[in-house]
Amino acid sequence: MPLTLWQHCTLATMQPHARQPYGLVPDGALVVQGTNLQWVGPLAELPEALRAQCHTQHDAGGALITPGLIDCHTHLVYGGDRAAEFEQRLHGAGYEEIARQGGGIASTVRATRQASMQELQASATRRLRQLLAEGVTTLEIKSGYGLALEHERKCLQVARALGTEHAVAVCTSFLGAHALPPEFGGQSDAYMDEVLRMLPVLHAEGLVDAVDAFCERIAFSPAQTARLFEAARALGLPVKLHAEQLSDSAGAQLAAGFGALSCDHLEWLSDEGAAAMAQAGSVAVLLPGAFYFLRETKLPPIDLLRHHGVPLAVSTDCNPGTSPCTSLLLMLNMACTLFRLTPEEALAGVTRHAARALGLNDRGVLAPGLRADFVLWDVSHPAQLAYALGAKPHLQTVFEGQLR
Ligand code: DI6
Ligand code: FE
Repeated sequence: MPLTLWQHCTLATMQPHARQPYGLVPDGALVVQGTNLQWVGPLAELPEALRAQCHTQHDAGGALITPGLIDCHTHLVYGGDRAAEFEQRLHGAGYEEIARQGGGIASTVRATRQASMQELQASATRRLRQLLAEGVTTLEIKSGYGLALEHERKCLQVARALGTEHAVAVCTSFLGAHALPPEFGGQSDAYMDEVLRMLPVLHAEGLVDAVDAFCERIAFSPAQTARLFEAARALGLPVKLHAEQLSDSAGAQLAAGFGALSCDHLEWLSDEGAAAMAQAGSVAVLLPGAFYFLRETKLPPIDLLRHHGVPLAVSTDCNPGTSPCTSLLLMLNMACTLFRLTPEEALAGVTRHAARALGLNDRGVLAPGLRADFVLWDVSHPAQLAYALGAKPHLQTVFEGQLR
């Protein structure tokens, strides 16, 4: 198989335990074979025999090269938008008042149910293109605005179609337990029965890579979440959880008990929760966009997570209600300014640790044998990716070895 050389670049390999911060390699080189990296290191150390086999050579023009970015928590597929609700709130209406008038999440469920697959795909494609323009090569997409079998199916099918029609890898999560649909009139146990009926059907159709839930006093209880996770375990599916976003429900401990890939949000996480996550190897997915958009004041306990050695990921949480965001670079900045992550932690959060939050060990760092998903940036140091607001440093993306 032909080899391709990329040279005249600085590498931020993001390899763990590297001697340099960011795994930085000045004057580096990458050798790509097919869809994977064959060699990564300083150009001066590239074996001559290998260089001779490189039929194609790219001059990166002094660019910084990082692993392809990974957005590990999105609700990309939904109908309508909530700009009118945003406006209402700025005219003084409360969130609950809007919800009582049938707005809020219920309005997105209505719009999603009314939308055809084609319409959903068209609107999600617009958002996807914005993520891709900033170097995203893998993203997770949740269902959760259909809340009935045919509509959850429709959303997951759109997510799968996005992954086949664009040069990006898509992981799906079934989030049927996102909210209680109006037709269940407060009967959340009965709706959870319905979610448990949907899961094996959608799984059998190849639409589900992981199972997620919103465990919160306004959504599903830990006991209801546990029923769902038992069902996921029986199907051999990994779980993840929207946990401790608005209150401490001990969701993190529950999810960790099921070996969760990640617990997400975590503003109200307790010491016990962080310890349980560390024990289980669950990743903490931080969502600064939702924190910002809801004007939250309770910060996720970053020092506690660091103390327990829990890996930190960062994501957009792209959704119409609490984080209408399609910029992972902006999330890098907010993770630093709002949550006080270092730029290096933030970049690891959208590469190495985001891969782990999706259970993927073949990407997220630049290393031989891993996927050749990487991004060329017009910056001289990786801290600039988190530092600048509204800059457009993206030059090119390579996905599975090919320029996108
Ligand atoms: N947490 C959130 O912030 C979003 N979902 C969730 O579980 C809110 C979704 C919405 O308001 O549309
Ligand atoms: Fe979310």
